[in-house]
Amino acid sequence: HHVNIPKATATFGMGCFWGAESLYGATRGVLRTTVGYAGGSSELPTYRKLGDHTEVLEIDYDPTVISFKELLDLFWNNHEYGLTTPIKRQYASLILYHDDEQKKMAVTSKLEEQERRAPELITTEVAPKVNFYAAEAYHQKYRLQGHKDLATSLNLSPTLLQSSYVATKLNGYLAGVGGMEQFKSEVDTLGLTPTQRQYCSYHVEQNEGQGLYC
Ligand code: MHO
Repeated sequence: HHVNIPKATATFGMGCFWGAESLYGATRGVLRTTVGYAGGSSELPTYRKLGDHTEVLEIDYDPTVISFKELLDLFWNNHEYGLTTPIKRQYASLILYHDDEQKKMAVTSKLEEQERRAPELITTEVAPKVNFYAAEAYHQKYRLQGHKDLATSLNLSPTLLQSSYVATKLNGYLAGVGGMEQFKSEVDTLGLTPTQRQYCSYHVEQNEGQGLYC
């Protein structure tokens, strides 16, 4: 049902991709999220054989609802990217831009962030998005899949685990992102059965603001 909605894509590495997927999933204007591997050059990475790739999140968003700048603000405010603790390549801080405008904004925001954090050096890398390899199905919408009966009732095929709008939203809300008020304001658009809706409401309320973990 998103055929006529304008769409742009952003790709970020910000540590364990489970947390990033929940963070952005519940964010207004985000249409779809997929976790995967990018930023390296080795062929066909997998979770067990990452090579020089990094865990990243690919975000499809409606730029008339949320700007790339707002996505960048969420990026800087929700992960570790300083030199104080060395970060292994798997969890590197990355902004993989999709066009010149994203590149400009990413470079500028990194400079601003570096000024704020000085004298500490930040490790974030800004590079073009070249390849993106979707991660294994069990990594997609990880927090939603933790609710086994609910996930089963949603009939999420491996393809839908990457592309479903409903799965994207629930994976965020169930992790406590967005909160009850916002959930209530959009639950009618999700097409849930009464049982699914009641189950989700309970857990959204329980988990609201619990913080992301991996
Ligand atoms: N603590 C988790 C991290 C998974 S993540 C997708 C684990 O070791 O399984 O990197």
